Amino acid sequence: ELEQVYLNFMQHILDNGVKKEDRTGTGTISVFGYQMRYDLTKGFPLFTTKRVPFKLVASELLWFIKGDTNIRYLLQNGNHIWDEWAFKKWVESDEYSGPDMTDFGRRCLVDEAFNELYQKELKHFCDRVLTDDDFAQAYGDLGNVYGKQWRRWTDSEGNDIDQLADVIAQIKSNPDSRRLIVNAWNPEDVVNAGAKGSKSALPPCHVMFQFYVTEGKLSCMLTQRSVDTLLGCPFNVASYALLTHLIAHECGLQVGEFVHSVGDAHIYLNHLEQVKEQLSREPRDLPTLHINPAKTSIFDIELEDLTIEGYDPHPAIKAPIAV
Ligand code: DHF
Ligand code: TMP
Repeated sequence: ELEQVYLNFMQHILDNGVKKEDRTGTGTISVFGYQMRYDLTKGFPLFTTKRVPFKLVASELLWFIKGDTNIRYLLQNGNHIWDEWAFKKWVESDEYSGPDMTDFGRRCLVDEAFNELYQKELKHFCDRVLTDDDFAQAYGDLGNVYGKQWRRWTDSEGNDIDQLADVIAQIKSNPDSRRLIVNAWNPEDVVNAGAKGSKSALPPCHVMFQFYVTEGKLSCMLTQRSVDTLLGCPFNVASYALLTHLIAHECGLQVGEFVHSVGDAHIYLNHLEQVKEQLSREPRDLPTLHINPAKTSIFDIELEDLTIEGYDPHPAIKAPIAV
């Protein structure tokens, strides 16, 4: 059972995790270093013990693939998973003059009146990013995040390196290569990330990925420095499984394994009930992914070209996200 790999991972942190404070002030239990293997020939790992919104996973991945770093595209697709990090930049800017939003991520959980104000302000922010071009350019952009690093890494001479297109070309022409890597971790951008005036809103969590081809199958290994086991992990697994399928599709290969290697693997202290609820559920059959066969290049794929069949998950599980 593929999904059991993930459930065992959650159970492992529950059993072995040590209390650890974190940047967001939420607190976690955490282990260091863990590796999971998903055999993609056995099904598409969109987990069933809670509903994982495939459209949101897919639109986020297509956003990376386009090289886009502005949340406007996500909003146009009804995807709000990156709102808080753009909003944070806006409310910490000199131009912002609305109600005080300091520490909004934590205050909205404990203060209902504040939460109402925050939801209104956030909605207003999203509307502006969608409709006001100048505003979107200034505040919808998360800076040098995945889309930038994958497609437009700036070299020391100021030229762009398209790591994603390069790695796909290498998979086609030189599949035995041991250098099939895309790296998102740029030390220069990571300095002060998230702080005012910094080059990126959040340093990359999925730091690098590597491909491997044998017997006509494409495998992918992701190295992730930090993983929010309940909220982030199911997205990350589905996202990289989808990326592997897309690249295999373009290169005329079958899919092999997705190997997920994680550093600081944590469960936030305000997720413990939800994790136990999820672990009490019985996994169901995994769905299958369909890619429009008329589209071969990964760079032409649109949301409508991707469909999931046979997905019958348990209900979603709500949990607050640490900002
Ligand atoms: N910060 C933290 N603390 N954890 C994360 O997982 C995380 N992930 C980020 C950015 N910052 C983060 C980007 N990816 C959700 C999932 C993935 C994601 C961001 C957010 C999320 O909120 N998922 C919810 C609701 C999704 C929805 O329906 O809108 C979920 O239940 O899966
Ligand atoms: P950090 O930068 O302090 O590690 O905080 C980032 C948090 O976001 C951490 O809980 C990991 C989580 N995260 C994921 O799990 N997956 C993701 O794709 C992203 C962007 C973040």
